[in-house]
Amino acid sequence: MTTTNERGGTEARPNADASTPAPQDGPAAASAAAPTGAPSIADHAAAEFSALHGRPPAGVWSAPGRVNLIGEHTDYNDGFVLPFALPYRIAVAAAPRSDGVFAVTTVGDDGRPQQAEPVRIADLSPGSIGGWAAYPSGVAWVLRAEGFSGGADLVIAGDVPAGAGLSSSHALQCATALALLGLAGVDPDEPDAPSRATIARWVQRSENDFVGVPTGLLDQTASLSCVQDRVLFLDVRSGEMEQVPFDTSSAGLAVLVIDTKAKHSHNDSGYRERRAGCERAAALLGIPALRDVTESGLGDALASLPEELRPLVRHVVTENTRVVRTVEHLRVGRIADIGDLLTASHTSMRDDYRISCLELDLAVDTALDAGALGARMTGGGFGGSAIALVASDAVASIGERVKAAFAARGLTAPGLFTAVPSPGAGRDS
Ligand code: GAF
Repeated sequence: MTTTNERGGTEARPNADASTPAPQDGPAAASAAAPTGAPSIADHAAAEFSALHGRPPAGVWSAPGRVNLIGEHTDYNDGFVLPFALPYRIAVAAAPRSDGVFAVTTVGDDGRPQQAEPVRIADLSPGSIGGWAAYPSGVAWVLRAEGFSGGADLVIAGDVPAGAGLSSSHALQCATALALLGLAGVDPDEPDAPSRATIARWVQRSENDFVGVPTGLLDQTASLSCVQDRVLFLDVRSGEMEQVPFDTSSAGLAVLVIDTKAKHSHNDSGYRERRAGCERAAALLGIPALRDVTESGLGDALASLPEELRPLVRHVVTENTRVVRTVEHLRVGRIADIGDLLTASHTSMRDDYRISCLELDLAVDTALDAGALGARMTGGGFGGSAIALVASDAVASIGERVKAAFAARGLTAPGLFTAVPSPGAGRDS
């Protein structure tokens, strides 16, 4: 079974049930001790590989899902984003094949391996593969064009909640990219190798052109370039990155992630429509991207646009400003002061960009009522997850209030966990 995600793509982990991940001091603590993240996921992938192929893999690579602290739907408008890597990862155990065939198997949460039809890398073309296998196959396709065309056996395992708007499919793509490059002897951290930023662009191309989903650069860059204890301030236009300290626990705070379990799987046109609207607005304004509308020029820009495009533009321009203000606070360690910016971001997405839903609004409103300093949906929208900035000693009570609010409305119980910035993608063994 495959599910359609909030961007209209298909989820990468077909058997995953997006069950509530381990709470705050489980995987987060584990990843703090390991340079490339949760070793158990990598070990799991390696063990499954050996069981399936009767030989050990040549290596295991893994990549994390992400939370975007703020800066939503700004990436494809050449703007600013501020993600951090989650302590949940997708691992790819891999070995080369000499026959040019790409054979990929995923292990679902039920422990059952599901093998995609093996395919010759030379035969890959957009539209040739559907469902979850399109994601790793698209990466193989784009790497072939970049001169890396060796065949491979891949076995995938992971614990990023699927369908939760936490970027499980990008984690899979990034881990696949590092695995295939690793088999070709390429380490992105070596001088003269393709950089992580370059690999993120390749992964984006695979998603846009092979899978057929017009996403921006946020998620791939987060998975590949985030580092532990930092949020990543990315200027998508220039590619400039700043790793900004984000030590919530020293500030007595925590980021509570609320997976609403709302997948809104039939809303497959929302993301495309928003993106197309932004591009139309930029064309009408005669600028390369909405990034070029300044706060002071916003009034004039809005006045010159058709009414239906104005809220989109207002969201993008004000959201870019909110990202910059958030970074200014974080640079001087004022984490508590970003709460209002997070909440304003949600309001903008609910009322202007119109990508929220009942469950996301309920999660945000309940968390705020229960004492959160700020809260917002994170990711593409139309379901998925919200985040709340909360006092460490209020995590449990706020979580309980959110669960009670969902139960009172007869909604599926949300998944709750706290997350700290965790390591980006890398080689595990
Ligand atoms: C999804 C997309 F994949 C990202 O590129 C980004 O646009 C995000 O939605 C919204 O900020 O995660």
